[in-house]
Amino acid sequence: MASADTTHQQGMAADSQQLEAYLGSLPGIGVAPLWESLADLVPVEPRTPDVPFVWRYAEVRPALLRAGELVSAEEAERRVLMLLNPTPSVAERGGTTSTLYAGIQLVLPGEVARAHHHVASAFRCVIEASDGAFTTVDGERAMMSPGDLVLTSNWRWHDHGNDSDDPIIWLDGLDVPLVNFFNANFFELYPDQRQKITKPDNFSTDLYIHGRLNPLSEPRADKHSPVINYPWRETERALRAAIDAGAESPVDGVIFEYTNPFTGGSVMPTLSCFVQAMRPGEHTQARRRTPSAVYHVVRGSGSTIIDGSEYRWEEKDTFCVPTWAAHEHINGSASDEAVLFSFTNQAVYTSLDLYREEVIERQG
Ligand code: GTQ
Repeated sequence: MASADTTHQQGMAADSQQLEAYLGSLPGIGVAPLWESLADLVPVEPRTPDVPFVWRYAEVRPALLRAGELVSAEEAERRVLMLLNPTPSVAERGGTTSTLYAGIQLVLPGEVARAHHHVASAFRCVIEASDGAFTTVDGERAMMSPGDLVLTSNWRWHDHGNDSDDPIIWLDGLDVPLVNFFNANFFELYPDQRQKITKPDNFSTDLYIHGRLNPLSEPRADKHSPVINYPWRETERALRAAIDAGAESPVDGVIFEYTNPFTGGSVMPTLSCFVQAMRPGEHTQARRRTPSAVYHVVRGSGSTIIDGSEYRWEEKDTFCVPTWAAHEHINGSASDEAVLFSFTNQAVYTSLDLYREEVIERQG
């Protein structure tokens, strides 16, 4: 028996030496054994390097205004502080999450952020503005007020201007990490600082805002919404109407998706934008879903419990929720409503059949 055992052990040693030599030879021919990586490549549940984080407006705003003193809009091209995920591999790619980019942009009175376009799609959710600040998109000036959602879709020329006496500050949302993952980004400057204005101010807002009437003068736009500015005054009206009517979704309470009037689908193929209102003291259901999300606090204060930890937020803060993280929102005020704007790549996940969502038990 003893001798058989020894033989067996020698056999094992010989086998493991052979296996080691074999594995060592593989990189040289450009291959690797799947059996050592299978559980990483095909995880039981989605994994993500992203971690939750709250970017505090009380900290970001002064830093952004300081950038206004140190760096001109001309030097910067776009004067933006990127909201980077704490995970270095995500931050290196400009990621707020693995697939979403967010930043806070400042345009000072009299400045021009010159006209350019890129394949990456963007939107602006206005945080601070006075009359006279605008973004021009494909010949249309969209005047910007707090709470407005302004789209600058794939390859649309856009420049930003500020003819008011106050700084304008907004949240930028872009699909940059996703577009760059596909190695599909292009960028080009417009020949002049500002593009030519060819349409009346707020043309697309005035044309489409009625929602159930699409102008037959305009080409049908299936992929990107033709609306440049979704003004806050209309958003607020819709939220109010839904609150008064008691129209609540099972998970999020009163929530709307911003849509393309031609399709009823997402405003852009890569970015889905939402706005929700939470009644005083409201505590939403808990959920997890495959797309990561970035939330911006339009109004109010409260907290979000993400995978068991509570993240507090105040008005104008921005926070992220990673892929498949359990999350539930709490309006911390007993007297005031809270309003959250959010964006995800939901339309991408849905079109690729990757969207999954689960309502789960609350943790708080
Ligand atoms: O305003 O065009 O935050 O091109 C990042 C890239 C803003 C913009 C960003 C951009 C812009």
